[in-house]
Amino acid sequence: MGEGVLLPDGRVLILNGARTGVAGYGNVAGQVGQSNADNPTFRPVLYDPDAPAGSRFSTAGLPSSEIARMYHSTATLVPDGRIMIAGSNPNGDVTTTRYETEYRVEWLSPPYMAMPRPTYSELPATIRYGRTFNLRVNLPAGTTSVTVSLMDLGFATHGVHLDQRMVVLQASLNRDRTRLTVTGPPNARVYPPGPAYLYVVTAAGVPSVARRTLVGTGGGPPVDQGAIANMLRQTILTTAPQLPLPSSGEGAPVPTNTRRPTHTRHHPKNTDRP
Ligand SMILES: [Cu+2]
Repeated sequence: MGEGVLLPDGRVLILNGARTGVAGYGNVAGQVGQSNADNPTFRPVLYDPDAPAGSRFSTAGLPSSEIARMYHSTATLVPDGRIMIAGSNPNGDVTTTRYETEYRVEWLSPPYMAMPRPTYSELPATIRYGRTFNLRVNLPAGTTSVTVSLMDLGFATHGVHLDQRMVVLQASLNRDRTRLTVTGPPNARVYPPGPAYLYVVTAAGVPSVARRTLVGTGGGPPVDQGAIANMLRQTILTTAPQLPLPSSGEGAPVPTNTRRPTHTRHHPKNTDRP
């Protein structure tokens, strides 16, 4: 029930959850409240994929919490680089017994929050696939190289972090280290169209504050008119009780050449289909 939160430099902060118990509740033994999760994990662990095997997990320098963050907990990176932590146990309404309803939010500030940080400006409103763009950067003294992380911060619940993504973009610093030429992701499989946050990260793992942009053109997804036409061909409208309809808003009649309202039914009209 822990969360794995990607940091802008590719390390993963693992936090929240419990050391015993399983996901799911209502039908498990040994419940505490509405879950059988117990023995909360109070101290985060940092996973560094680039460290030597055997020393990739570390708690060094990480603080302990006193708040149990159980099955209904959450954690996320935010644009300024901190990690927001909230939630606790599944509880009906408000509970004051063990693993009580928890309203406190914690903010974890990794060491880079107190270090000199890179800044940048001139992020375009949209980033196009495979196209280059330029950022004006201001780097901490001694910085010789940077990476660029394009991130979807996603959202986490029940130990699942949905939609989280980090793509390291191709980037090169100019000679006086004031401008960065960056290439957008190659295609929509690498980064789907939509919102993204861009962090400039020093070789020492210190990220800038992220700014928000949009990957792609900002246009809607392609529409398959053939599929829509086929669905309508395979659909007939059946007679339903004539109920009064609102004249506007949700449920109002929609201008169409099939006037009959309400229930539709899939109709396997073609006998050559199952
Ligand atoms: Cu739940």
